[in-house]
Amino acid sequence: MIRALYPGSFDPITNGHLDIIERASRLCDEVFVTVLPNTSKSPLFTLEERVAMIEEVVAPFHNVSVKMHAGLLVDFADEQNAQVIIKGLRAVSDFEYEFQMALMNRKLNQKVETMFLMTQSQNSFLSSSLVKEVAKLNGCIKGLVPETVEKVIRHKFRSGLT
Ligand code: COD
Repeated sequence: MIRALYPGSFDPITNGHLDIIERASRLCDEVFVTVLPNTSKSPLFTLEERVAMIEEVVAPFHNVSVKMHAGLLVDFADEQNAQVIIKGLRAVSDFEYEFQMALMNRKLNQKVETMFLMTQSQNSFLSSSLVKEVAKLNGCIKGLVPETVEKVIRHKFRSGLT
């Protein structure tokens, strides 16, 4: 039985993240999408808002659920009896950061393996930060995020809650 964590800040979830979740759900028995604060980023959405958006879009996957954690990822993996951390890779720039995190996580906890899934080419330019920038400047984000997420982003910027 393979239980995997797919961690991220997901501010907000994009179609790139969703593709990784779908593919991980085919490889693993259980996938816990784990929403964590990234201390080097200032989020647009609260952790609770991010969890709610993800819960809605992963509802069709029977073996995927959403969790929230505020401490070390590897401690959460132990707590949840997860053996694998799934990460997505877009480009060489992702690789350096992800490689560093994978080695640190290995140093902190030898029981957990990090597995990387390559993005699909149509998602290789996609990031939560660019989606927010385009939406803030009133550009089109159709096809970049799930429709329900698009509505939440539009509402956030229209209502001036940023
Ligand atoms: N296609 C494929 N994969 C993608 C795409 C895309 N278009 N966009 C993003 N991804 C991947 C990312 O590479 C990443 O693997 C994952 O999806 C999540 O991305 P983000 O941007 O939402 O999340 P990050 O990078 O901000 O998340 C960082 C963490 C929150 C995972 C990290 O800071 C962490 O583990 N924090 C917990 C505290 C901890 O344990 N710190 C020590 C770390 S060594």
